Amino acid sequence: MTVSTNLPSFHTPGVEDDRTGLGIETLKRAFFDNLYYVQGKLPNRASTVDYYMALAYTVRDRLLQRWLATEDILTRPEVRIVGYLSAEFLMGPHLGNNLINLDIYAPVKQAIEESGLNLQELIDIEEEPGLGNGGLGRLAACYLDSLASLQIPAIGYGIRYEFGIFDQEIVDGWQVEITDKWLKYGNPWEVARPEEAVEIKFGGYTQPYTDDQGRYRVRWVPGSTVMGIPYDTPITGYNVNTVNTLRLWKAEAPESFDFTAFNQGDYWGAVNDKVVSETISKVLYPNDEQIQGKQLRLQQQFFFVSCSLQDVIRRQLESGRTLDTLHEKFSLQMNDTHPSVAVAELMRLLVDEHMLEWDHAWDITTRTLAYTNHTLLPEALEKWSVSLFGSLLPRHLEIIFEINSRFLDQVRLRYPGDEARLGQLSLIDEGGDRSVRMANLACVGSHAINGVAALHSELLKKTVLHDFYELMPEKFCNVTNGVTPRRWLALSNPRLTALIDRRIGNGWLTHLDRLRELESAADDAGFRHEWRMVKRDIKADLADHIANRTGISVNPDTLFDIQVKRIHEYKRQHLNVLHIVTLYHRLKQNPNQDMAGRTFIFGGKAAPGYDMAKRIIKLITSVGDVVNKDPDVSDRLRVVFLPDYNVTFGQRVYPAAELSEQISLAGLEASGTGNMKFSMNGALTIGTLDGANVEIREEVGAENFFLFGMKTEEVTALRSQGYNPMSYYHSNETLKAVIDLIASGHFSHGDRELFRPLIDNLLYHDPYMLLADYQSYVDCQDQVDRAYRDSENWVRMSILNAARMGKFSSDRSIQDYAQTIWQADAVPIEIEA
Ligand code: GL2
Repeated sequence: MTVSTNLPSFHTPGVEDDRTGLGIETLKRAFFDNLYYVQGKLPNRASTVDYYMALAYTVRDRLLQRWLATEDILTRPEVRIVGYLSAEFLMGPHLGNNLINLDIYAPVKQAIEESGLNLQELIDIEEEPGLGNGGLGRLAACYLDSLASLQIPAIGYGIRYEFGIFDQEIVDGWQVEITDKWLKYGNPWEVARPEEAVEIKFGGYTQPYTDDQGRYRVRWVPGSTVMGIPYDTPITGYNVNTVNTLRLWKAEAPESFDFTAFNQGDYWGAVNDKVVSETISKVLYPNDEQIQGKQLRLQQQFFFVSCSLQDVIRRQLESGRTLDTLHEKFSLQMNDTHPSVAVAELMRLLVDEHMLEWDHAWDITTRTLAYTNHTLLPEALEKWSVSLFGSLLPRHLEIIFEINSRFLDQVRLRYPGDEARLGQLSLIDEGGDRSVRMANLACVGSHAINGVAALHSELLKKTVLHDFYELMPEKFCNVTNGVTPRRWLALSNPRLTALIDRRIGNGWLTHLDRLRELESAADDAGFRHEWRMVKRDIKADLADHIANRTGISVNPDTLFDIQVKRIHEYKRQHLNVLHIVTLYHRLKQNPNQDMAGRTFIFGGKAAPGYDMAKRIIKLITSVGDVVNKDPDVSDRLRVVFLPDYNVTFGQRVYPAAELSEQISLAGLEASGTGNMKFSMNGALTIGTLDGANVEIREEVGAENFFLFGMKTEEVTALRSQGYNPMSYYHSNETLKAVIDLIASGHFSHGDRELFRPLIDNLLYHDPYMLLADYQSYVDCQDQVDRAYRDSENWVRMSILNAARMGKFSSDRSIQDYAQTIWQADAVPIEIEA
């Protein structure tokens, strides 16, 4: 289906109009007009931020026609819409990405340069909207890019946090958190739509009543209300007319000023409601895969879910449909359990507010919703105490009990007398303080349940969701994650992109499988030389950046070995450190040791309350302080912790990597997506058989991947037979020496207490089995060293890695979702000039 927009002609500006034209002179005029009329500045008084803002408006003007056209087609009853519900969208900066997707990078660069400015400087000054913690939020952003690029009508629904993920500084080797004020200069990409605000209720009580037809009904009498104000951001597709919307909700008080209180002289009380209401969208919880169980978090979840579902229902009715066919127009994907209260809220809206019968409403709800699970970590499985849930959402708790009672009746029919199974499947955990299990609610209320990599989806069926799998196997499927090559190649790595273009032509950014055409180039010495030169240049740039940021000088001719991701024990950054200390120990023992020089680069944030993770950062910086200054080793070893890892930083670091560290304990990293960004940019991976590593290795070939460590089954077996880390310590001389060196205070100015919590944890518990995987890791790293010294073959492997990454384009992931879960089609949009 292709649709043309039939906006009245006075809505369609002429092409050479200052708001849409792409001629160099037009762009320059438009840019200075926006500086003057929107930003309110004269060029001689304008700061870089002012120029950035003027350029952002100039670009925004140029996508508005497509954005409005896309909005317009959503109202057609036959157009199916995907709603992506996510508590996090880690978008990264918009300007550069929009220039690429709109294919206007070159003319804009020329216009800006002819105006005496530097485009890259303007791109770099954008404060990135860090409205997510890590992989899960960034995945949502990649998926929005692919949905638009594949011309699938979609809306991302989330929260407009006033403060996103904190900025990280390193002070005396420790992480310090700084408030993220991403909105401080305003946000040129968003448009507020207060006219589409919705009301959200909390607390209070419920009241049964009988309606005019004599039916039993329940009414919710809330204790308080807040308003949800939508802020829309355009999501451009690559080289298409589709511009979808990211709709983020901001919480506001219904009355911003209480005159009764004010008139009674209560100045504080007069604004208090406003303050309390606005807290809901104030700040992103900075925990990744760890629940805090705070009431405010549940309020946030319900807030954005209720706003979004009300929005969906409004759109359904405005398109001329009734709610009976909601599932035909909308497919709503729940990104993890964070939005899973949607199951209860959609039921409430349909039954209590729109008066549908329960069974009918249930059918619509389950056909509309689908659930993606992103983790097997027990500490990330959301549960809410029944008492907290009931005080905040009394009607929803009743609805959940009703869903549960009907659900358990079915289970009883299927498994008579199996009380244990009933207890596992129940939406309520009856043990101790009773709680609502959000994953169970999501499973029961969805028609599809997917994991995010083949291994993860299999493990879900075997472990955390095993009972659900046995009961409803038809709901389960896998959709392996992917990342957008527009941001992670074209924007991040223009030099490699240009080299690939020269070899295989363009078009591959939307058909990433076409990178296979590079395979033959791996055998071409000339091409290998060019590939190596590109990598060398990018490494030199990163080296400059490192020197500016940290004062540490690194040699671009050493192997760049990089681990960037959230700091978490299961991701095992400290295993990487054990390897570094092993090399250090070796070089101290034998200064003539033959090895390629290595630069170890780390980046990542630790949850502010996660002591062990913060200590791992301190360990990395402390080892770096000693190693980098030790003349015996510092020509061959450098250790850098680059502060404030975020999307912008990722764009700089992935292209420069030669070795990608993906070293989680097998079975714990659901997928990983950094692993894909590295490989796409020609890094080789050292990794365990975990998450998407398994599939990456399948694609690039075992001979082009450095595998180490236990497999999932071995981990399980070792655990069940009784894991004793101490036995590895005692039986491995080097490992013992390495651990003793850290414990002795060698890296902490003689302080033996600083790293004791880390060391004791490894020796006495080691829940992530570093000691068991240590030797295998070190052996594999030695293999990496030998391979790197055969530099022609290394470059060959690097090219083959990039060439075989087609599967990991998020376009493929979205096509999988569209076909197997959403039944959503492309709707190409034609725009009449
Ligand atoms: C995560 C997983 O840990 C990660 O492996 C996966 O790639 C992403 C996206 O699917 O989801 N789960 C999770 O809670 N966070 C992740 O990054 N925060």
